[in-house]
Amino acid sequence: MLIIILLNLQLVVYTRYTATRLKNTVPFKQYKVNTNEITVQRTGHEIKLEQNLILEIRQEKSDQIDIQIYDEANNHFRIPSSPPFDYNDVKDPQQFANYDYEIDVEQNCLEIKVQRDNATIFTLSDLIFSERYIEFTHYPQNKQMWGLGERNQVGFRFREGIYTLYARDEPNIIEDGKRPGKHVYSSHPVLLSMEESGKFNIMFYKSSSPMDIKYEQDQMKFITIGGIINIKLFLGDEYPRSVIKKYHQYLGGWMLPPFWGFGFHQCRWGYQNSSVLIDVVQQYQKNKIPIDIIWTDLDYMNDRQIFSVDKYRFPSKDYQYLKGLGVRYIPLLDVAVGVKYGNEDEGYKKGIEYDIFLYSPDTGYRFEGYVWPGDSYFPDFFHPNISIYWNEMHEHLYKQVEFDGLWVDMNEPANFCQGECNWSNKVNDHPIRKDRLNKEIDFPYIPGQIPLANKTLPPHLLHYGEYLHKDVHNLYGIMDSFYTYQALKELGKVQPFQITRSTFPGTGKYAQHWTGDNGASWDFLYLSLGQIFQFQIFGIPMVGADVCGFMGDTTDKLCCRWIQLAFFYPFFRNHNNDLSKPQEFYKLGSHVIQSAQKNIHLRYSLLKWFYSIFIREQNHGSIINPLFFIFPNDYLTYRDFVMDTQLIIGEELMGAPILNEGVTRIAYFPDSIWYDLITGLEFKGKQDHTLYCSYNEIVPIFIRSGYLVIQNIKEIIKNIKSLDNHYRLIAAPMNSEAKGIFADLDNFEDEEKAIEADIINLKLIVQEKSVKITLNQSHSELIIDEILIYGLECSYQQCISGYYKYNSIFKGPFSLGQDKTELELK
Ligand SMILES: *[C@@H]1O[C@H](CO)[C@@H](O)[C@H](O)[C@H]1NC(C)=O
Ligand SMILES: *[C@@H]1O[C@H](CO)[C@@H](O)[C@H](O)[C@H]1NC(C)=O
Ligand SMILES: *[C@@H]1O[C@H](CO)[C@@H](O)[C@H](O)[C@H]1NC(C)=O
Ligand SMILES: *[C@@H]1O[C@H](CO)[C@@H](O)[C@H](O)[C@H]1NC(C)=O
Ligand SMILES: *[C@@H]1O[C@H](CO)[C@@H](O)[C@H](O)[C@H]1NC(C)=O
Ligand SMILES: CC(=O)N[C@H]1CO[C@H](CO)[C@@H](O)[C@@H]1O
Repeated sequence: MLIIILLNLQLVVYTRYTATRLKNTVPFKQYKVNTNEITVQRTGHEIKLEQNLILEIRQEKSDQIDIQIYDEANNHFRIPSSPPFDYNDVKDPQQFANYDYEIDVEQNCLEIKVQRDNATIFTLSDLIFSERYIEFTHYPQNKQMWGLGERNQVGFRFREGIYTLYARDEPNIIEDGKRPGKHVYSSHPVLLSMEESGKFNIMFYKSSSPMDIKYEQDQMKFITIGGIINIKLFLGDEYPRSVIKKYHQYLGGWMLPPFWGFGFHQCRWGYQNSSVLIDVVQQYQKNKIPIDIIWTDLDYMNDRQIFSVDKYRFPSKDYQYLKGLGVRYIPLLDVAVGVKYGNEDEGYKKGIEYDIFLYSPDTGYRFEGYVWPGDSYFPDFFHPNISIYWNEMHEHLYKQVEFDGLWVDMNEPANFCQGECNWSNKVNDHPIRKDRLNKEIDFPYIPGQIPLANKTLPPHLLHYGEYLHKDVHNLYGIMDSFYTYQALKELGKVQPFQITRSTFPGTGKYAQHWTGDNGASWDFLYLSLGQIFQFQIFGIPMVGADVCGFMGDTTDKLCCRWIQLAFFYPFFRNHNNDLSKPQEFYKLGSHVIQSAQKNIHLRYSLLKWFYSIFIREQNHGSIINPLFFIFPNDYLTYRDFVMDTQLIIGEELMGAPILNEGVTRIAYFPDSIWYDLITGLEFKGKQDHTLYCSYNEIVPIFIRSGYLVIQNIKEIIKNIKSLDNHYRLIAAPMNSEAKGIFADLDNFEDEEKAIEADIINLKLIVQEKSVKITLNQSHSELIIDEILIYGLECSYQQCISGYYKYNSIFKGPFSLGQDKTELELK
């Protein structure tokens, strides 16, 4: 009954499972899967196998498959189907006329293969299935794969190595694919693959249990220590963005963040009172660097207790003053509630009253960890009272300070102890919960080779619903964001803005993300772009890394380059540690000040166009793209230095930031003609060019021919409120035409309107004796002061020569008003 395979001269013994068909229709197949083996050996442990399994294959759509393997008794953990996990699974699929794929089930020795274009694109073989250990192997077609994060890895591509998905608070750590695990805050068991045919697919392993992915010698082994196997496959075409869209549709899409969230954010740990906040904002304004949001870390709280404000150091009159300076405010909010003030603290008192804190599996008293406020209790986001508690506590905080958004942190959840710190029963308000006692679990295998309780809760702790912590650990962050989103809605926020640390598939519906506590190093600068790309796949397109670095002292050169890269981060925040030297841009010398002035000014001038790109995607799909997302057939875009360091916003603008200490770089220009967005200088496509960019300059940015963008033309931009309705249209026609878009919004800060906004299509056509601009629908206030056309010689009556001689400028103002959708320039 054993199959013995020789592999690298090592004997590997696989269990043999056989499948017996129960149902076999085209959209739904079901098998009984059995083995006669009793145990299997893994890492020195004897693993007791589940003998009776069920395999189900749902052909959900012509391009979407769901494969499940679960224990016949159906006792293993499954991700609930209630929000935020109300993904678009198809329970009873209908038959389609055609399917893009074939599914082959080898019954004799269970193996599942999904094929298309005559090649196997997904394999599930070498199964081991037990209560605390599930393993299978997938054989990728090639090495073109991306995803499976969150990872702080240098390079976007998924590489050979061992990776762990178990949310963890670990600052300033770089993934090397080796043990012990270097896993960080989020878990996304999602892999984008390019098939031999050139088409792309996405595999989503819908599991929240601790997971290892071992990718070596062309095999990819998935190991979890709980749950079931549920694989979702999404099949796309030659454009990776279309399969990404399908995956996002499955998740339920992502939310459109508010316009102001795209402004510049300043934060730091160590802003000890509100006078400092005022000073920081004023310094930015004095130095002519646009700023929209000021943040506080732990400092604003009363003794680091969540839902409290120290009114002496942070009096409300100062918040009024900040508002008067034109900035918004975002405070930090962790999850754990300190116990030391007892009932004097509202968060503690209400938490006890609603009984929403987790209980220790070892003592039956409330579970006590240690976080910023000291000894702390942790909310159970599966508790039926959590919604009312969370809403009331947010209201309580809002009464103390009218924040504009929230920074939702430490929600892995982070704990400074390994499991329970003090097996304490010293606080006498705990009723003993005998039903919460639970034996320690012995695991045959530990993903990451770091104890599961390391810096978090113990794996055997029980949540409401009898969920073991290890199975729902990876869901803690998304549950936190989900309830925080509801609480912000209750407070009247139309587009709730929260930046969260721990994420899971679906988080993008409720929150945005920053990549956590990075280091002020060139490696972290470089790898951050790959992270922005990863989160485009994961469905949280609004993402950013801490600009200039969080841990350690930044340098002026690093910070200059980081500002240039952050020009392209959807979420742009300068933040650092209380122990590091200050890094507000104005404190770092003239180069940093100039880099910030120029790049942030340019970012603001393009912000409405950038926001329009988010609106165009209609809550699905990627925004910041690696070059191969847009030019997938061009193999030169797959070179690492191109894939990792260049990007395209939407389809129209390409960025090529310098991510090291040099002042030049080689950049690849895909097939098209490209123009420097600022000067109009032409770059021919399908070749590498050397670019020069000094530290204090605007990041290299280019417009693709065939497209146009719309830019605010204000000389001085203080914040987003100073963006008016006067624009420059920059066009790069190809075959005499350039197309572009703009949101149909008069006021981008009107949140009700923004979530319903329509897109205006603009077209610029170069005719024999004139240039024509048309809109497909009217816009009440689009005043175009200047039209700049790159690559078009100035031979019209109203034309003046541009920066380079082959550019035309038409000086307006031209009003494309309420009923005017056409403009002709001679
Ligand atoms: C698959 O194989 C069949 C039979 O050999 C062939 O007719 C067909 O063109 C192939 N399809 C693709 C997409 O390669
Ligand atoms: C605020 O904090 C700063 C820096 O710690 C300190 O210099 C200043 O005196 C404080 N201001 C007030 C009003 O407390
Ligand atoms: C919810 O809170 C109420 C009010 O304090 C309490 O009586 C009830 O026991 C709580 N529910 C649960 C399931 O703990
Ligand atoms: C977590 O694990 C690391 C590495 O094994 C260890 O150095 C650290 O002390 C552990 N942390 C806690 C809180 O146990
Ligand atoms: C204009 O084009 C956009 C984008 O294609 C579309 O959403 C919108 O409905 C169009 N407007 C009209 C009036 O057709
Ligand atoms: C009350 C008490 O003993 N608290 C301790 C719990 O554990 C943390 C971390 O080890 C200590 O710092 C606390 O003093």
